[in-house]
Amino acid sequence: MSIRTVSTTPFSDQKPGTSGLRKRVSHFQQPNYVENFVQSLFDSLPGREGQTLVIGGDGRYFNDTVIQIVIRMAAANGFGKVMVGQGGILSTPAASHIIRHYKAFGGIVLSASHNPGGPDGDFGIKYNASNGGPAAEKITDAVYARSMEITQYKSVDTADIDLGQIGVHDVSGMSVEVIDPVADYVALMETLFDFDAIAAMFAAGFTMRFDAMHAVTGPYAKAIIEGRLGASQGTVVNGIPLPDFGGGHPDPNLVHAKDLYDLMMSPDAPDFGAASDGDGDRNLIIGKNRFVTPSDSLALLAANAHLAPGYSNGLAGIARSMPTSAAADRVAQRLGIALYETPTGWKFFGNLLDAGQVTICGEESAGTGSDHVREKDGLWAVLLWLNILASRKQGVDEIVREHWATYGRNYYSRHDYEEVDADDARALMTDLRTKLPGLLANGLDGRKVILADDFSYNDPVDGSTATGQGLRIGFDDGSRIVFRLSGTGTVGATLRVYIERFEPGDGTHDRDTQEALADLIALADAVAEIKARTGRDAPTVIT
Ligand code: G16
Repeated sequence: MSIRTVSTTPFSDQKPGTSGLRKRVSHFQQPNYVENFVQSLFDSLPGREGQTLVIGGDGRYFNDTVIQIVIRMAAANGFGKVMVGQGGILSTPAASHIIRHYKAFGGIVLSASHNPGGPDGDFGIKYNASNGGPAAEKITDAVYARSMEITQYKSVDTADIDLGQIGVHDVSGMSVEVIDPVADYVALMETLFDFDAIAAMFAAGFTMRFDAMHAVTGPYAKAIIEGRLGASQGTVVNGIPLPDFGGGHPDPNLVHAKDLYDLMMSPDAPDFGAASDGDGDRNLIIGKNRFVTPSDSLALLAANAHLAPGYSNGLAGIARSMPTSAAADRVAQRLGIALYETPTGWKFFGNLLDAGQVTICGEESAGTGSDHVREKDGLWAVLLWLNILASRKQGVDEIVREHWATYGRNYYSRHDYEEVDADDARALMTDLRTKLPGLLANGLDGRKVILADDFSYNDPVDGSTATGQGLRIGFDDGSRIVFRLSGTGTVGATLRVYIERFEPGDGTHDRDTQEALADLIALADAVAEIKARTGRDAPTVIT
């Protein structure tokens, strides 16, 4: 094998964000940009020689080019074997499962998740470790440090591998196995859920729509929902992954999955509606006339998980990201299990899951998952919901209302201000941070403030600390406002404002969310001077 060593110079902007390195496609297309990052990653992975690397992606534009680059570089950097999904496809949760199932050294997932694709869209590279989970900060920090001093990368000269057919190839002495991207994942889901009960529900006339948004979940959803569970053909819509996601924005929220939302609010609504994102780790759950917020969905899934065979022994604990509502906290309290509050980013759940301290995790950003993999898992959430519906023989709306009557309702909304000037956004956060001690001492607009801090997290498993994870202002009635800058945007900065208010079990649960939160929304703007500093009259996206 002849290894080619190529000279290069560092890029200064290869710091991974909340979930890997995400930039515009054109940015990744700069000469050596991909190679530098991949070499920096490999250089930060001691012990990789002879090991297995999993590679997959969400099928977005540029995936095919980068997969071939990574295969060549893996061969030159001493990996023994690469497992790659047919067509270059692996959903993020499926990649996590493949890494774990085949005891791989790690995996590279090529995705910018819910961000738009195509030549003018976004691209991303993420590394997952041998536990199947997103690399911990100590690895991403090392990759960034390496990227700042890199002088060369290694590759081999070889023709492109045919990813269209399942089979085994040799690349300069390294084995490349093109695998079925769906089969192992389907087998895993079958161990967790009562497929017979769900199939019986469909056979009895239950209807649903699953919108795969022309992203990676299509083949998985078709195989399971239509194939194994017997839902009628056409239940899965937009089921073929396209490099540009059909021109859409594969983010399963009420803005970008509006067609699904409108259908579910109409007289023609099926019994259940769901969607997933670009790389298949997010989910949207909507019943007839009932949108379920991701925070509520986490709480509901945790409260009902024991109805699915994979969770019949109960949960070890629940974890949620800090900005996620406290709805799950009330479930944990009632179940008598621990609730962990972590920073935003699925990587922070990894240690808790590995240590067996939590079974179910979730985030307000439409992510829920469990210890079956080390990523959030969109289809898993949909299947757990279906299992619960089949078991309880009730509709989504009825189940949600019963939940609120039992636990109370956390009215919750997130307001995003996208692509604001990065300096303005940083200044807003810095100035707000300096106001926090005053709020704690004097309250805000006549309200008593019981919490005002910049969230930091001490990992109970490995003792590591993450600081600067979001500004929290908590009031004595359980209401809360949180401010964060997104770590996944690719242009300017995205300011996220998370607003929450608790209404007890015997309170009023059917108010419009924005109306129920109106006073807190106004307070958020006033205290952070959002309109004045961003020049925006309204958020770009409200979820
Ligand atoms: C990623 C992370 C999630 C995080 C989300 C939003 O999701 O895996 O843990 O909640 O980004 O992060 P931010 O608020 O920093 O934009 P995904 O689906 O984009 O991989």
